[in-house]
Amino acid sequence: MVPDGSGPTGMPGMSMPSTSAAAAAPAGPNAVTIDNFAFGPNSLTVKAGTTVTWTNKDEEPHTVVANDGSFRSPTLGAGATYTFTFAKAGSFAYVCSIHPFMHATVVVTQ
Ligand SMILES: [Cu+2]
Repeated sequence: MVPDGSGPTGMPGMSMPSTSAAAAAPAGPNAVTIDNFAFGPNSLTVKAGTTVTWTNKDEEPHTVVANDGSFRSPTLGAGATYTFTFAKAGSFAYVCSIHPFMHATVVVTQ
């Protein structure tokens, strides 16, 4: 647990070898944007095991709360993101608990 910076196992301390991917990916197939009091896309289909990222592009706070309780984000301020990994197949309807008229669905396939 002591990061002495001279680890013999692979990771060279300070440098990040892969600068691609992950960080600032634009809205992709596994992403939902919250914009103008709406989730987009309204219905997102992903495979089981996929991590979905929600990004709040509004200046209002929003949440992402599954109707069946399987996931629940904290309040997302402007620009905040929330991720959830869908392990099981199914159809997951969710709402913004602050604005219940905002609702959408993630469909998870095997
Ligand atoms: Cu909201």
